[in-house]
Amino acid sequence: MGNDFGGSLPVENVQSLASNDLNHIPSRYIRPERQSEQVLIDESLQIPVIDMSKLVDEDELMKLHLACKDWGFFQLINHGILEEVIEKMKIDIAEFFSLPLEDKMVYAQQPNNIEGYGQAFVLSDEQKLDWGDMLFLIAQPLSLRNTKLWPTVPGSFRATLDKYSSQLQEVAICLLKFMAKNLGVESEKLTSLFEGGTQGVRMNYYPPCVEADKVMGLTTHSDATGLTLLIQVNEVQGLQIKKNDKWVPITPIPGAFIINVGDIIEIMSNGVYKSIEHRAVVNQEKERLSIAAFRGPSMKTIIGPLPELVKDKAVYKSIANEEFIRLMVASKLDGKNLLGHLKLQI
Ligand SMILES: O=C(O)CCC(=O)C(=O)O
Repeated sequence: MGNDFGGSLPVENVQSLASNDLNHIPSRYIRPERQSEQVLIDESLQIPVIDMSKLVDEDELMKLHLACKDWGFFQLINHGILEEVIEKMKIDIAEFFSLPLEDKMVYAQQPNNIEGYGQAFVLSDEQKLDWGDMLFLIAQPLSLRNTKLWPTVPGSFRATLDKYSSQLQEVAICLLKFMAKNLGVESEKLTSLFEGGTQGVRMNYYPPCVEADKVMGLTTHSDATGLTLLIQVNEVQGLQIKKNDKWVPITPIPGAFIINVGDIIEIMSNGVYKSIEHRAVVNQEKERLSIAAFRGPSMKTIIGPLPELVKDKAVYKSIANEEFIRLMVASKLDGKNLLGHLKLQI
């Protein structure tokens, strides 16, 4: 995902804005829709928990199938990734975000590129802004890495991200195998599209906000990817997913990954699996950090419903991955808007 996929307009750094002891925050961050929110918060629901070590059992496999179909989200336990690998990733990214602004700006996004330190999906000067900064890096495949944007402070950051990202690749492929089985498709048919595929890692930093209930850390969206593997770095919660027109706050299980089906798997499964809208809200007193690893297919893939799953009609049209990425970068985050462009009228 090099230079020519497009980028985001540069906007103020939110961490430094938030450090100014503001009483009122600038109007570009105020979301009127949060004041008149029609959507209720439902704390009674919890996303399914899938035990990866039990996925050889039919019952657990069925749980995974229903989680992908009915929720599009689940927590994954016993995934086999060493706790120390996850913990080191958390420590290093927290240290990076705690550096002075000028040290972080060494890795700032370049024009027309979504990689680096900055903000994403800002397409106009009028657009409302998210209360958060991020560092976005392409970690896989190695040939697409732009290591100039990989921080050297803390000194272990590059090795840590390298290890973290390669271990996550294996978990993602393993999950895709089980998903293929559940969809009634030969594993190879799905996993071969993702072998050698991309993995973008988005590390989010949401500063505390005096008017937390009026802003949005990350606008409501579904993920334009295959699968997302997310961890929350500190104890501050903020992820909410939409279920039955209500917002369900997610309480991460320590050590688990929060996995969600992305738009590409919704397309490939011809709409059987669902890519669910989610958002991040911010805390009034504490910063929040999260790390999302987006597993996409290989660059040359044609994204479209798997032929085995098109019984009557394809629900989505097919699109080259490169074109899909270009469309994603050029689109404002807006619910399931991107997927809507690819839906066929039936
Ligand atoms: O911060 C979170 O928990 C959500 C992050 C997310 O949805 C994203 O990075 O796409």
